[in-house]
Amino acid sequence: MNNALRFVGLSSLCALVASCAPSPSPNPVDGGADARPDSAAAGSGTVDVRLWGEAYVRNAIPASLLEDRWAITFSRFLLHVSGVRLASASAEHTLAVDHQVIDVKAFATPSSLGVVSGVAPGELDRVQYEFTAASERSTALNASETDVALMKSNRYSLYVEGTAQHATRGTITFRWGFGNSTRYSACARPQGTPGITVAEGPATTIAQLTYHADHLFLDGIQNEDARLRFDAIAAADRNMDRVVTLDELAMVPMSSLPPGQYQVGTVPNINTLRDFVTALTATTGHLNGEGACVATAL
Ligand SMILES: [Ca+2]
Repeated sequence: MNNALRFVGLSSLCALVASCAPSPSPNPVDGGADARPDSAAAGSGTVDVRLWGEAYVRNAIPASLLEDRWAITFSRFLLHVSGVRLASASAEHTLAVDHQVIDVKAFATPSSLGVVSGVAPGELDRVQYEFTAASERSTALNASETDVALMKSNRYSLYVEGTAQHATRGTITFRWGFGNSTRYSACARPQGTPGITVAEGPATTIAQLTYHADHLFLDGIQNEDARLRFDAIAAADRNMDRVVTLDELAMVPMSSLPPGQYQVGTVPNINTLRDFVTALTATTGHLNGEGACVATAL
């Protein structure tokens, strides 16, 4: 959290001056016919930082994608986002607004968290952001007062509610709040190039923080061949009320799960299905769709 606070300080300063890039040289005719093209171009870029939960949050994760043919629909999807930082070796920009509670379910399309203007066109190869536990300073981006209160009072970084439906096994509800904080850094484009390339103004460059909600149901934390499943989660409903809680997931030891499923890889301290799903929440952050980031627990 100390590091997060340090970034907030930089964030506020950069926001106030609209740019952390070097200022163009003083020029009495700046913007006129004699303005040097390179000076005129510096700082003209704008980055729109967006968030998107893909169709998985907005609509559903279809049964065809799960090995055991459950379909999963979220009814609430609240995320607390902090520390959005776009930087290079010579420049650093952060969002003016921070510590926001976002109702991801309400986003019908990738939606803006804020705009950073006055950015020098070119490479910003250091893109990072955080999903952190909400705190007293947290505010709503688009979430309701009730949603913000839920996140703040419980110190949640993520709260999801939804149902899983199966053709023969019926419907299971889940309501899960997570308090773990994760930084996603060194984010790359889907092609693997680090960060973003800021276009010259008036064009706007998009940096999309993409939440892979389907990862919450993976049966592997690190392996690329992990599959989506829900059977083991449904079976965790110990009191048979058709609602699976995190406390019930905590009663499922990893050793009781089907062989070959739910592989922890090298992640330490995964003893129960609750530990496993919590670890999956730290695999969800990406850039511009499928671009990978380095996830670090805070
Ligand atoms: Ca239950």
